[in-house]
Amino acid sequence: MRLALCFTLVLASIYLTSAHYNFPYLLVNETFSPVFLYTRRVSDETHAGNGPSYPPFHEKDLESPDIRCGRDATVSGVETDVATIVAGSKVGFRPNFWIRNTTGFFGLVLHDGPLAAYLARSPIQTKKGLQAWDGASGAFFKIAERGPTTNERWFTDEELQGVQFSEYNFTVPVRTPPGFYLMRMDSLLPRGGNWTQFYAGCAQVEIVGQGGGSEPQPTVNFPVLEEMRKEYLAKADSGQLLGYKMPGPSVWKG
Ligand SMILES: [Cu+2]
Repeated sequence: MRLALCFTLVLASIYLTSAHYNFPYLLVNETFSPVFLYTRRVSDETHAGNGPSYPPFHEKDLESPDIRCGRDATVSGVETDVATIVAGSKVGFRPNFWIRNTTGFFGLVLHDGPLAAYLARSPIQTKKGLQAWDGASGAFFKIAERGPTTNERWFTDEELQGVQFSEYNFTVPVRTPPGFYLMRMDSLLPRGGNWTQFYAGCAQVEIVGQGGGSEPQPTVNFPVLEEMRKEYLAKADSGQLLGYKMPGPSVWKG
């Protein structure tokens, strides 16, 4: 694997030994929570050098329930707390490896590729019900996505100066029906076929607010359906990034 393709360094002096990630930190209004407090723990943590690393998913994993929230995260919800989020808030996820100190910013930048966030309503609308839910047949609806900036670049130099792309922030639609949800983020490195890398993680949230939006749709289930595989496995070619079709459903706006 060519590391230069696998991650982007913010500063040339950064030394990273970990270039694969999960999303253990939930952000609410740019304040982040302790590791795996509100996000479901995944089972594949390894340690190489400076910090934890998590192997990416590849093509075969699109058929696994693990593609929903991370490896073995179908069952780790019982030990995960539930964050209360006011609809309309800015929320987000941050990957495992990042350090910020007084001399500047050191961190793992998300891989060059699409970012997306989903919600799926727990069939049992209690804290315990959400914690016990494996997410199966969860009707996931997309609430945010982030595509390329130009035909050549996913993120701009300006965006890479700082924390922006060591985290992904988005807004929970203000009219989201109140309730208990899995909130899922995914990140792709779209190199095509089995060279593509997938990352996914979920937080457990209770959304409070006015509600009143339209029925959330379109919805999809994870693992990825056969008819969606092609778009998930598409290669994004430099020079033609704006022609890349964002995988998954369109964004529900509320
Ligand atoms: Cu990687």
